[in-house]
Amino acid sequence: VLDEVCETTGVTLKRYMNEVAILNPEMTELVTLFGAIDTACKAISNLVKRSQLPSSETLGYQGEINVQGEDQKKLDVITNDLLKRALRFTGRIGVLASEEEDVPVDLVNTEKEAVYTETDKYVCVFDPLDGSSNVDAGIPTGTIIGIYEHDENCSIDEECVGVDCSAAELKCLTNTLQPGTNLVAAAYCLYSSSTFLVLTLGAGTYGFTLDENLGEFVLSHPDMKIPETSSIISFNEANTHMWDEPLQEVVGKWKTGKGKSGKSFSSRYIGSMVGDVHRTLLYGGVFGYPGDTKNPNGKLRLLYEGAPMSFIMEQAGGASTTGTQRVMEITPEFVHQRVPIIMGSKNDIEEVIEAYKAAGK
Ligand code: P6P
Repeated sequence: VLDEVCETTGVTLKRYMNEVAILNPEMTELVTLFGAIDTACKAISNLVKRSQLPSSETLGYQGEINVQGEDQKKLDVITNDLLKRALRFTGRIGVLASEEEDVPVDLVNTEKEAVYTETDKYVCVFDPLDGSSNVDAGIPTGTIIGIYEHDENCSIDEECVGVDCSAAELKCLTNTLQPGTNLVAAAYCLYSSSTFLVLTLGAGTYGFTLDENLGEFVLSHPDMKIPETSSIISFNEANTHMWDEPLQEVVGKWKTGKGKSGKSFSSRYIGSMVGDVHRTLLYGGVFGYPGDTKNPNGKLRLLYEGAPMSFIMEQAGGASTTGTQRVMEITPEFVHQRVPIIMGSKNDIEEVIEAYKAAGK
């Protein structure tokens, strides 16, 4: 037991990534990327915690509408710039896409950025502060990040976007728009009662907790595995009447103990994806934002929310579906494409998939 305790006690994120790189030399450059993510998440955690102080410069709205048509909060802009800068200075990113950016940002061919780019090996997609509208109420928020490899022959002339990109340039955009199965890494940072950083490099899901005395993320949840069955549903149930019938049927059965597991489910919904997914990973459950008659593709975005979170969930032994398709297998057609998502405990997700199949969907 002592060896086990010694082996995982005090393993910081930096040490974990260095050990990964020693065992997997091809992942060496990811160490640099996660060094930047480590620092950025600590800085964002600090900004979120201090955001409600009267002296805070980050209170309120930016007075802009983002590409999502949402009122941009000052924190949205500040955290987006912070993460963009942290990633740019690694010199390892070719292109990045963000919820807060209208189009992908090409760091290689944009003059002022090129200075910092040693290689454009990676593409980074992120939502800098998901659930930011909750921050004023002290409700958990999070950062979601996905990392792909970049096609060396790609460059984007931004002026063409939305006008007349060449096939090669569209390929580049497509190159940014890759299916979740191409992800080499994914991570989220949850700003809550603790600050957690949960990541996968494709070999399991590992959770770290920020030790504020140390100023380091420390390994706290090695090789996370979500319970295969559960008794927690996590949806915005105000939309139930608009869902697909198969989902209405399954959730209705779970509520009355008539589902496959015979368990009666309770409901937990924060309205902040990172918080809801983190609880689901730890306690088991089914989290979802399904399509409905008002929004057939639901609300969550595929590229920088659905795919990275599905990668993390699958690597923890869970599953993630639209009801009819594995979320990670969907290739985005455009950066801000939305996708229906139902993810969580494997056996419960199977029950949803079977209901859709039985309905001929
Ligand atoms: P609703 C937050 O705005 C968010 O994008 C996700 O974090 C969250 O899961 C969802 O929207 C909540 O949406 O419609 O239930 O408020």
